[in-house]
Amino acid sequence: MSGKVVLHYFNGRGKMESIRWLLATAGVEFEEVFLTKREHYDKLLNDGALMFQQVPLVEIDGMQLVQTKAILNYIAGKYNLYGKDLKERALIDMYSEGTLDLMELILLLAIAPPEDKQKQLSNIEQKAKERFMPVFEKGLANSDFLVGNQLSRADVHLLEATLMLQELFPTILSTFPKIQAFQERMKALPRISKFLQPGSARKSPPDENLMKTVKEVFSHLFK
Ligand code: GSN
Repeated sequence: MSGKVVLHYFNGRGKMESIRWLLATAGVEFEEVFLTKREHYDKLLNDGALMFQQVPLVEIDGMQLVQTKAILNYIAGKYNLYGKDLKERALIDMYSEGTLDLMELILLLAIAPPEDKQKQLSNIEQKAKERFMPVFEKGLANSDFLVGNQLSRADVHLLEATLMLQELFPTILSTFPKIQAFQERMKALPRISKFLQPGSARKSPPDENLMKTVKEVFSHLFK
């Protein structure tokens, strides 16, 4: 195994996108190996690379890491995006889990039956406005960062989540001025600004092609 950081996943957002965001924010260069055929997944299985037969898989520092949250925790810990002490870390985890819950709802839209889509969209909009965004607006009331006085993974996840939300509901932040200002500050950070440029490793929302590939690679799940 070389010293490079290598991501194994689909050429789409899914569970890997927050990992890409965190690595990009930390200024870590990485390579991506995309699963496009069933054989790619079988090879990872046969090589014993997937502890639970699941991706995301990230090769980093001589390890083969799986489980999205373990991967995010490792990157955050290594690159100083995890607060200054255990108490800050607990708060960062709480905010992070909230953003991940919200992003999970959005991810699930891609596999929703067409007749359920509108209902799921309304649910996401309502939860975003009434449950999630008010928490972050309050968290940013007196500080540029959600936790303490430095950037953490919670801030990075919040930026990703709010950009995903705006793709679905363009005006959703209009009643959340602190989050709007936060977004502008975050987008101006050089590494994040670079990640937001076309041609970066950032992925587009899921489309039919991606879903076709997922079904082919995970044929065992779609029998
Ligand atoms: O968060 C995690 O990494 C794990 N708790 C779940 C990972 C997971 O569900 N991976 C899926 C593909 S990404 N989609 O949501 C997976 O590899 N499924 C293959 C299977 O046989 O379950």
